[in-house]
Amino acid sequence: MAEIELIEAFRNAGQDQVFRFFDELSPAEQAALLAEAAEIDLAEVARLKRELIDAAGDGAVDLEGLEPAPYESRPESGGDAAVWAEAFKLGEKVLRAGRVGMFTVAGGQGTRLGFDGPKGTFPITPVRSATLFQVFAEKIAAAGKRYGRILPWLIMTSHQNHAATESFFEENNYWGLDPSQVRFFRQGRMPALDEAGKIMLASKGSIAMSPDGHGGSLRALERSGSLDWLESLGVDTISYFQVDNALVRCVDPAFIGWHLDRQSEMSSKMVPKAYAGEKVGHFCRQRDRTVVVEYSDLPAAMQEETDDAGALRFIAGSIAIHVLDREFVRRLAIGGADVALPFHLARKKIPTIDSAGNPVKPTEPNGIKLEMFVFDALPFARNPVIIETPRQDDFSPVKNAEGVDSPATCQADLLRQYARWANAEGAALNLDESGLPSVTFEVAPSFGYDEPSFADSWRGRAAPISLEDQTVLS
Ligand code: UD2
Repeated sequence: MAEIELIEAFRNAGQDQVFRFFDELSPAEQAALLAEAAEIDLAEVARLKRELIDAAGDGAVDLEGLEPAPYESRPESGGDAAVWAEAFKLGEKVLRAGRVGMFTVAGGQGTRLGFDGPKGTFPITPVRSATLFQVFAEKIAAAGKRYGRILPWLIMTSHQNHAATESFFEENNYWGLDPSQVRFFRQGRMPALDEAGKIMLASKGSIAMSPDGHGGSLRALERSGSLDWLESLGVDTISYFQVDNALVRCVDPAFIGWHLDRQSEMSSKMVPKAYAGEKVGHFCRQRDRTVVVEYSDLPAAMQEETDDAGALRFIAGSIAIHVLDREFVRRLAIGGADVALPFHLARKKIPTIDSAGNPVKPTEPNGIKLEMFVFDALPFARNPVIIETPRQDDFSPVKNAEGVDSPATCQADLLRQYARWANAEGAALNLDESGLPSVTFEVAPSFGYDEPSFADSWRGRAAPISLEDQTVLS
């Protein structure tokens, strides 16, 4: 759109404040502001103002008819071992056929972690201090070797961390992956709005823009050409995980098998919640659809409800691991009145300028950020399936600098996992009552990225393996 038309469109939409200081800007600043403005879908902003701000109710989430969602239990907790074995076989078959691609959402800021840089560049493993990205890269490489395929890997970044993410991969030679198998793309952004629905400026020459949430990954996959890229490679199944989860099984044949066997368009993993108020989403059914209700939206009384056996009723915690059908993503990305992810609104302190152009550092929330959540795609999916996964082998996020979900808890979880695998092969390590070994060692994914691959490598070593402090198995 030509410059004049763009400015005109903003004026017609009642958003002329965006260009209030335009004449004071240098040509380069003007160009930058116009480029930001061009990212904004004014019709969408107008709709969100109408639906989320003007017509806002009391903000309460619709809880009518909410029931716990059914899920497939692991064999260890009562599921049918033969069906799980079939799922595993099917998953391995499609991995060998090259139909699966990996996808990491890595656009968030490590604000809570207090880490200045892309979260994936955070060092996490106990001996090598390998970063989150390195761990995933090595798992993907190892699985690729196992299945005789180069597994494509998509990484969604944000505007803020895109360049730093790409250069980190380059500096580390992609940890041995072929660069052509890795594709980075930026997620979309949304402008912050004030209570009157006006787009806020961060400075005279820039709009207060922020990432559109991990749900924005669906349209970013489409817009960036990544879905076409996957299609050109023959990939129709996408394994989705978050950058903050060091334990995640990036490549999980059983999960992929369940998804395909059920002809599901979007599948999810659950862990039984550790306690009633654990900060994860809850898988529920409502009006014949699967939905996720965030911990902040489910009343405490419901979070604490128990069944006749005394177990939590809403037990299925969402850990943000999914398998998605490529064409389902495309359908949602293209959208339409009846297939579109909703936006969630969060009132935040947004640095801005006043009408005279002076900077304002708010001490109270002064604006609204808009985000989409990927799990809101579930209600649109055909045959969504939820499977149970062992927390100890799939979920240990790094969110906070200290305390729960911190580098310390994650590192301990990694050590417990290595020790479990080793002891299952007869290593006879001393463990404390939480399963933590007395020696600090590390299993590189090239040696074992899951229990079967670890067992293969262990048994394949001619000499007995001794696990000392600081040993790295690779
Ligand atoms: C999310 C889930 C929660 C649970 C938990 C598991 C939501 C609202 N809640 O909590 O139910 O599953 O994860 O760890 O999702 N990201 C982007 N772009 C964005 C925003 C986030 O890529 O615009 C990525 C981010 O890099 C991270 C992931 O999404 O990998 C999760 O984001 P978060 O840390 O904000 O999610 P959290 O901890 O609130």
